[in-house]
Amino acid sequence: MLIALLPGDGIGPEVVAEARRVLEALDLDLSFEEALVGGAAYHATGHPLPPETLALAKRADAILFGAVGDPTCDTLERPLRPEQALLALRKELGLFANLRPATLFPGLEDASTLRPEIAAEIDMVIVRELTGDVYFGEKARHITSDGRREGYDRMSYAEDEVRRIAIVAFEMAKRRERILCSVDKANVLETSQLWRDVVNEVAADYPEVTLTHMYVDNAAMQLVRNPGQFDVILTGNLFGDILSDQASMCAGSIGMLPSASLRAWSGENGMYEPIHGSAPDIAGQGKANPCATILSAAMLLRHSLDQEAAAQRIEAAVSAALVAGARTLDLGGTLSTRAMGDAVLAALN
Ligand code: GGG
Repeated sequence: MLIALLPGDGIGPEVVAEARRVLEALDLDLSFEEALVGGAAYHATGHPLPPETLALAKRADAILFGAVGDPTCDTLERPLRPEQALLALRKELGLFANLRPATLFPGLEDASTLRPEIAAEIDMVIVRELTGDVYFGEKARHITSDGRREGYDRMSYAEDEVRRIAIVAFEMAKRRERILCSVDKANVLETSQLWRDVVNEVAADYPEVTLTHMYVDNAAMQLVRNPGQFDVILTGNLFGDILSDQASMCAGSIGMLPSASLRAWSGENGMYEPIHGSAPDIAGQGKANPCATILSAAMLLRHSLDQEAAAQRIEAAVSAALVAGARTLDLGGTLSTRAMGDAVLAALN
């Protein structure tokens, strides 16, 4: 099985290196090919998603992605900005379903921003739509006829886009606690009213799942007030991006949340990445927490390679390392990225 490694920018190469070490330790029949993406690719080739990187991503059985984002590219226009590589990969590969599990690992209650008894209840999956919404709508910046600078991003969803992500969320809920909360802003947005209508239609096929709807502002509040009420959250691209960062702090650190980007319920050609970005302020210093990327590698094994036992082995090793006290800086500890990888590897063996 071929795994494409796209480490990207900032801390991406450091955390992907640790996840690779963990995958290699499993004694599975895996091969790895690496390619440039993001700012690193822009500086080397003039484009953040060079054709050879896209070709590798399409050819591989699964992709392990690090992070993109490079302040030296901040003045560039689309499509040259590093982040555009990530959006283009998702679109090109049709990866519309983003699964973002947020779980409090044992012993991390002290790292959570929530009171320990509330933090302990965190065990949810955010199902984020990934190839629509304002991220992909018509966008522009221009000077209006009366001389003002104006920018816009068009938010739109078509019913088939909502239906297919809703099906993924209901399937996920069916396999978990059968509780699904769909998050929108239907009191203000037309897209959200369509979203709500379509989610209600899909719900008819899943009578065993309890569906509720929540406005995104209330969901943000409920995530810190009473996160235990959530099992599966279904939401759009923008709201999902924001809510999952928020959920990560409730679970101890953004360095703990993995993700899977899939074409559908099956994991064919899936892409796996930590939800965090490139963190240029700590890049190259060995300060990053590799757990989110290591846990993304576990999701890769589960969803794309049908290796459930190996996935659980990695998750158990991360958990055991944390229980034994292994902590990077973001979790209040002193371990370097490599030392945290070592701790997970030690727990694996
Ligand atoms: N590993 C995630 C990452 O690199 N994030 C940077 C970014 O551009 N994120 C936008 C998004 O996830 O939609």
